[in-house]
Amino acid sequence: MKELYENNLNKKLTYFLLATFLIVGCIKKEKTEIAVIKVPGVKCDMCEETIKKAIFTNLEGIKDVSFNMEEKIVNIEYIPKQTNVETIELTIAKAGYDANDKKRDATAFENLPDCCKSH
Ligand SMILES: [Cu+2]
Repeated sequence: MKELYENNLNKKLTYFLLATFLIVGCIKKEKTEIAVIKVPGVKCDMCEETIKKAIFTNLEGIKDVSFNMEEKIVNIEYIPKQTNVETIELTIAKAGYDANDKKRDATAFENLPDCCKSH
């Protein structure tokens, strides 16, 4: 009788764990895409900070933002259901930086720290 009970418990535990893994797996597998955006205006860490802040505060569905300062490129991992490349480009432009073919906002650029607009 005790054995049967333990068996049952094990079964339950197994199902529980399986279900947990399935759920976690589904959440993790949320489809994302990577936008590769040219940002020729970036010069320093402040630029990186400014752009990151603009993206994370204005957009939903952003998973990761990583800069390649040498190539002047930013890779942005996003959830396509929640945002898109054009919206991301426009957000960067609004923050004062050219983004692919989108021209930077002149006023935002003027308001950048001096080190970020020395060109
Ligand atoms: Cu800068």
